[in-house]
Amino acid sequence: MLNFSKNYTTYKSLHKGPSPVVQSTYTTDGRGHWFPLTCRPRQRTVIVIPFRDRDDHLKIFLDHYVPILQRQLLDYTILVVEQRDFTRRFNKGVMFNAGYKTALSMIDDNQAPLCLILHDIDLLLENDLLTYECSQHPTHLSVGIDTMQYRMPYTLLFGGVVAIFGEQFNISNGFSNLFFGWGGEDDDFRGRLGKAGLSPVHYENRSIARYSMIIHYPAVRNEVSFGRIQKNHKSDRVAVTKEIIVEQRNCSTLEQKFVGMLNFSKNYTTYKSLHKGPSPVVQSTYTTDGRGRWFPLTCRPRQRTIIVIPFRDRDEHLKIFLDHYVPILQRQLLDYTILVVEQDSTQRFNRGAMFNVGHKTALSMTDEDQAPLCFILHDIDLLLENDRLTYECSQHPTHLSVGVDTFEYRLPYTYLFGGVVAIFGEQFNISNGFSNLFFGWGGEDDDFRARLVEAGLFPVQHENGSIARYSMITHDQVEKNEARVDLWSTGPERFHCDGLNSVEYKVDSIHYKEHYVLIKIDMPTDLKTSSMCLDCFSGGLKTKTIQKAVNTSTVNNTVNSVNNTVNSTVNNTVNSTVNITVSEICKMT
Ligand code: UD2
Ligand code: MN
Repeated sequence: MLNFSKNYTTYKSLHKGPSPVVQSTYTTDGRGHWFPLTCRPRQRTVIVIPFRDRDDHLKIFLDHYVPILQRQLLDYTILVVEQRDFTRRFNKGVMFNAGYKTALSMIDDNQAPLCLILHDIDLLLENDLLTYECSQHPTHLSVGIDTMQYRMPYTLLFGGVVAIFGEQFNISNGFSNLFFGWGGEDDDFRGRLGKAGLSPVHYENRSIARYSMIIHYPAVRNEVSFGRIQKNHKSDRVAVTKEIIVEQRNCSTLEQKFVGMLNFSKNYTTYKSLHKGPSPVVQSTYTTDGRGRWFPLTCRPRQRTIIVIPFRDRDEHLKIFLDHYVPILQRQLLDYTILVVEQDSTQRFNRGAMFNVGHKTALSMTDEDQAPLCFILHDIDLLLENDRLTYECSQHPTHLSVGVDTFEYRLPYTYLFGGVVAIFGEQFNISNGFSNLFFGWGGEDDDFRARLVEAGLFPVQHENGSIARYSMITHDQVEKNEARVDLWSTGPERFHCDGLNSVEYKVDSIHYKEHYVLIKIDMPTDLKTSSMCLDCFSGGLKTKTIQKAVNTSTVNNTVNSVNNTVNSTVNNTVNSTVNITVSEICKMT
């Protein structure tokens, strides 16, 4: 909560001193573009202010917002668009359209997506926890305004301050140019967003979405605005740069452009598309939030898909994976994030623990979104053969990799549940996730399936055998887990104490790559004192089983060195993904 008064005489700081820099670690490019030097913002914020004859307001605005924007560690530009022509009434919509076009022309090919904040000059934010960044849906920020007793005069109000990605502004064809004088252009704009399938929302945290309005005389009203809103939103298109018309709000199978059977080879040298060209965007109607989340702009996905990949020493597989799946996921019109969870090398590989970490990380990255989280638990080496298998969850946890080429597309045993599984976040939570005690190859998948049964979640196999087919990239097997049979026999005793609720790990770093998020994990060095084991010891479980599990966790060095040589031969492949580590990514403190 900020302590300030709306009286502009108290806002002189920026106009007195010579230096407008609030933070010493900020810089400008001399063209109004400000950015922090110590970290890399995820979006490029351009605040567009339609302007005429409000000089005092502008001073107050700058004094008020510059320190806020810099505390929020944003990459920002304040773009004041002045209608110089006094012969006509003020046209806010045209100023926004001009602002968007200008912003585009000023921007180089930056990977950070353009986030527009469409801003009345007289609204002063009361709480700097409201960051000027965009999220999935165009968002109305000025939900509470002091002069309106912090209540919205009508439900669909969309005027004041709005955050919207540049691409979304483009798709909606911006504002109408026909609203001269006060009123109506905001409602018309909201109507366009709805029509374009962009689902405008109000900022949901009402305790921080609050503003004070500087007192001013009302502008001359637009007498025709009411009639205008009723008319066809498509009649005037001047700002259009690209015409995308969406009929449905929700992404539907009609819009998904399946190829069906895919034609590809498992040889990774043929998978270079994403790592060659400069543009990683496969569909022009897709965008990223700069944090590894990708979503379509033309419709609203019903679920939020998080693909979790346990990972270690499989760099070339990862490249193949991305090349293979990014186009598929975008054709399937999913709202998706690829989360690669990498285990450090102190112990044998623990696939289950990595899934638990992935689940926790995904939850921490998710805002209160309406769409349910759908987890795709994914081996890195399995390539989908038919893109009609959509990466969405259904009622029961579902085993997707029913047919794998190396198994002649037949299940080696009925209850196999390894490979690729789709499960809602809530179901994963209910089952207490995976066991953390399976080190090395094998067993964790069967144990997981048993937990689902125990939790009453009815695991099923994907029933369409003709599309649930995968090719597995050829690889060596890691060391077998000798304790797996003993662990199975203790399954039901362990479920409550060994899993999501007992996983112990340290996040070494998070890298926001362009197409995926890489999270590097350190496992506890002394397993015996870790909650992963202790919780079950104190639960009265057979000490011998746990002891055996701990004993199997040790890495056999020869295996590791073999993997290292394999890696060094492919390391020089060109990789165009952006590499931003978490210490570089801007985080508000
Ligand atoms: C089978 C299962 C797999 C898992 C495993 C037993 C199928 C199709 N697959 O896979 O789901 O249950 O048996 O643990 O049923 N990984 C690394 N680095 C390593 C080791 C593993 O990244 O050093 C990851 C990677 O995502 C890999 C996955 O763990 O795809 C499974 O390991 P795998 O592919 O070596 O085992 P595989 O094919 O026998
Ligand atoms: Mn495999």
